[in-house]
Amino acid sequence: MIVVLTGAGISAESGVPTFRDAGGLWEGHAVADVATPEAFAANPDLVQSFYDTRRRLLADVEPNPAHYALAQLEAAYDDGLVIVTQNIDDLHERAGSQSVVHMHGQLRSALCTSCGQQSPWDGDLAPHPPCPVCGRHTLRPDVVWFGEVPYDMEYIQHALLMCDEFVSIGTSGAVYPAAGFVSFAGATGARTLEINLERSEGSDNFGESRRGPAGMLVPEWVDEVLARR
Ligand code: BV8
Repeated sequence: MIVVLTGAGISAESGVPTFRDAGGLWEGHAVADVATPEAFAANPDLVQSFYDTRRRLLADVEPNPAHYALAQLEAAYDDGLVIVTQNIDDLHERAGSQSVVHMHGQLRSALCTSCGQQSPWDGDLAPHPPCPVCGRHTLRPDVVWFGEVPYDMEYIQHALLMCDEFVSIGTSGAVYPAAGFVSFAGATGARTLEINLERSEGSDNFGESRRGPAGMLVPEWVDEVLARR
């Protein structure tokens, strides 16, 4: 079984700005000002519009060959592949991937802080629309902020225990618990491969590192995997 972890780097060639390449700023905002519960409590309209902007930008981007290659692998491997993404965009799904674990949530989902329900969402949240389930005007972006618990951690940890191969694509290895997955998988004897444009904070933890753009290296890796079946 293969576990693939993707980060912002897999969407870079699609035109989605990465966090690191922007020098730690997103759309000109510091993380602490827009990606923490405290920021949301202090300045909800700024945080809502930050995510409304990123949600709208989804309409201007397309999946790239790396997303399509992973969808092709998933189709050939059916339940032998688990894709975990740190990204909140929908490019894996738009490339055809059927079951992607969004451990940091998704832009195209809204979370109600009253009833706790998640609802598919494409519009803006800044105008305080009602929750489709309980009707209260208490929707927030369904993303995992710093200091919040990522989604599906039990499922992810089980997959990491079971996998023979762990492949990390396009992540700087700076954010936990995702950055610790390679050590978790490696400890159980899994092969570990990093595909990234440059050295990352976690590079030393991988058995193999390939440097270059995901749009080129991921289709090559998928072809290798399919050829050895
Ligand atoms: C938690 C959603 C407890 C929102 C995001 C001190 C030490 C260690 C840890 C901590 C600490 N203090 C606090 C923590 C924990 C904290 C953390 O890790 N902080 C860091 C900053 C130190 N983590 C948390 O709070 C997490 N929660 O720990 O809860 C817990 C733990 C386990 C079990 C139960 C409870 C929650 C973190 C989630 C934060 N939310 N996103 C939003 O998106 O707006 S994180 C966000 O930033 C992204 O989702 C992503 O994860 C991260 C950015 O990282 P990357 O994806 O790696 O992107 P980046 O730009 O950094 O790198 C891109 C890479 O791609 C680069 O290396 C580049 O070279 C490469 N690249 C570029 N172009 C290409 C390319 N590669 C290939 N091809 C290309 N073309």
